[in-house]
Amino acid sequence: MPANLPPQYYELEREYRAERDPREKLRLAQELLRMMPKHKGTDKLQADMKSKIARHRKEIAEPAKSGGAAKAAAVDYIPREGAGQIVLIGPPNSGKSSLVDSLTNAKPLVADYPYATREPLAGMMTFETVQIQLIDTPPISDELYETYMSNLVRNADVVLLVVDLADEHMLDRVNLVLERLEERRVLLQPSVDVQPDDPRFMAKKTFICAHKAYEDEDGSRQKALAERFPGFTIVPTSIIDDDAMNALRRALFDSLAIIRVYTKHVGKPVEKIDPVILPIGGTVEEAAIEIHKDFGKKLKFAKIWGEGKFDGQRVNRDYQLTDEDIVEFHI
Ligand SMILES: Nc1nc2c(ncn2[C@@H]2O[C@H](COP(=O)(O)OP(=O)(O)OP(=O)(O)O)[C@@H](O)[C@H]2O)c(=O)[nH]1
Ligand SMILES: [Mg+2]
Repeated sequence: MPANLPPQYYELEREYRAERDPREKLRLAQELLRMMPKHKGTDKLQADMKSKIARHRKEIAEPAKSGGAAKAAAVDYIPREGAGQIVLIGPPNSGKSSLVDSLTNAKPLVADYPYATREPLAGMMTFETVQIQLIDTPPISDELYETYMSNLVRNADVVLLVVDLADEHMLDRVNLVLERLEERRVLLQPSVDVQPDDPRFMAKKTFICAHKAYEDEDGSRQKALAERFPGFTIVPTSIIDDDAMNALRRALFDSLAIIRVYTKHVGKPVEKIDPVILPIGGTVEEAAIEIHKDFGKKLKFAKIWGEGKFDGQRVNRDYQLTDEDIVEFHI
């Protein structure tokens, strides 16, 4: 029986064979499997692709066994910690390390010369009751593109593009960052509700920080940035402005599109610490499963407290929660 594979399949398969990076290979293999028509004629191809996927997963989990890959894996993949992972990228000297230094517990090198940062560095930022992981990275320019940058960006939940308003060439420099990522098939976009038709490309949710905002006295650079990036969230920041830095913390949290749900025991007061993290639209049942798998099954109903609700309102398992709701499970 003929396999009847679409022409794009062959194109993507060529990409897949040429790719050397195990993470990207895994992504392409998953995409190939998804594209494959599912019928008798492709049974063997499907099985082969599934075993390749399993092999790539193993390679990623055990990088040491694949020899030289071990060192690369250390910088090219940073395991997610906390409620979400946000990678800061941008041209040289734009202030990426200063932001990570000011927002997190990490202590990156901040310097008044470009190309100061040599390797990615992760730190944890506290936002009210949650921790968010921020990653500082080396700059992207016409002179430098660390090959692992594509994977760091692909694996992150969100990208924060740091633009330097003190730099008269900021637009050229930031355009270059986008171009260099696009060459590696990563597209920075304000939202990723729709992924590109071409499966070789990946869109990454991005927002922009108009940094060193005080250096842009007449606001003309921020205006030019907004014109260049319509639809993107642009947050003006400066390391010396606490209000602006707090607004950035909030914007980083909002960009993750998550909600915090606090749980309480019957008859006990709520402690607003260590919330359950769910995607926006998350339900009572999903919150229960996060606490314990069995909880999801046993759940009869829940009582909730929160903005716009009656205190102790009784709801079913499919009720959609909102940020900072308090839930009491009844099983
Ligand atoms: N005026 C002003 N300068 C800042 C601000 N934030 C950082 N800087 C300065 O900008 C310079 C570069 O800061 P870094 O944080 O090292 O920049 P970077 O983007 O990490 O640079 P690379 O690692 O080389 O890519 C330093 O001299 C900082 O003191 C700010 O808000 N306003
Ligand atoms: Mg730096």
